[in-house]
Amino acid sequence: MSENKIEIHKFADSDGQYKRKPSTFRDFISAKEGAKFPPEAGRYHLYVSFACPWAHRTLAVRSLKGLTALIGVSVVHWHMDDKGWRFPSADDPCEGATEDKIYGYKRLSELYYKANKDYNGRFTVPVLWDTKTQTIVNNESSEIIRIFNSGFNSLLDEKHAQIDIFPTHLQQEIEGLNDWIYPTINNGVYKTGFSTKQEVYEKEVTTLFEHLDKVEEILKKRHHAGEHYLTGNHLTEADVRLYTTIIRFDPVYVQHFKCNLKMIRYEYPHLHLWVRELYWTIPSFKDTTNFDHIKFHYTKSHPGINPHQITPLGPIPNIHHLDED
Ligand SMILES: N[C@@H](CCC(=O)N[C@@H](CS)C(=O)NCC(=O)O)C(=O)O
Repeated sequence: MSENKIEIHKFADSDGQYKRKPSTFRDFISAKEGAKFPPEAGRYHLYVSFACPWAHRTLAVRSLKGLTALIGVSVVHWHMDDKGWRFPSADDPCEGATEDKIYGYKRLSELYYKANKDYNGRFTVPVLWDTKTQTIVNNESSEIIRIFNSGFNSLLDEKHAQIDIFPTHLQQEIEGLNDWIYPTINNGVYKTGFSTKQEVYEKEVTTLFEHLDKVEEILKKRHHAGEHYLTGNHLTEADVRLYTTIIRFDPVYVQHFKCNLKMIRYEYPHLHLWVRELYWTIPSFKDTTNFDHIKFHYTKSHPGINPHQITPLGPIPNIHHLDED
């Protein structure tokens, strides 16, 4: 336990590089005969932070797939301290957060110890919890969104069952995008912001912007062809995964993580159009985006980066309207 406590604010290794640890609970929900975790309405519960881009993926897909009535959600306080995430309370309120709706726990760590009393990893969100066997099904967002995409289809109406953000004919292309967008952009902003050596920072920030330039080129071609998304006119998990990073980019990553070679709104017209179309035209994106939690979390939870916890007022607005370039 003490190891976790010590680790929480120590982001980079001694070489100055930030290395994200792999998630440890990796089960799936399946309708197959004898499956440990079969789809069932009301049985599974999602623990999230509105601030976290990985948890945000799962909230967006839960909404896109019409799973909100089938899978409940508990939302932690935006502030992460040296013991990790906590739930709000009467003397520690937080607008938009909830209590732990299953156990009434004070800390997310209690949930991890409930699943495994010897757990010695980080207490991360998202967590997909099984209320029946009282354990964690999965705590890896890239897998939880695949579970949501197809694992509950047998319980959904035709319209939602048919929504497929990982369709067979696009899987190779999506995996191809994920393979470089995850390390260079989704995790790239963290590697940039958490680096503790000048040369490591410079290398990471350069890589990040090279790959944002690459996405911009892809979206430019799509827009010229009258298409809206990364792989064409079909919204896929590649869009969801990129969205949760890009929506945080100008409001937080530019200043807090020093990702400031360019801004999305001024220097990436195609990424800017793409992110505004998702936010303003598809409610599952706007409704799951909480800019207060996002801004407060980063700026007030990383004393090593921002010791006085001042949250910058800008940029204003957090996102431009569709008709305002
Ligand atoms: N691989 C995980 C990463 C999740 C993750 O790192 N979440 C962060 C919040 S953005 C967290 O909960 N960190 C708590 C900690 O590291 O103590 C996923 O994608 O689900």
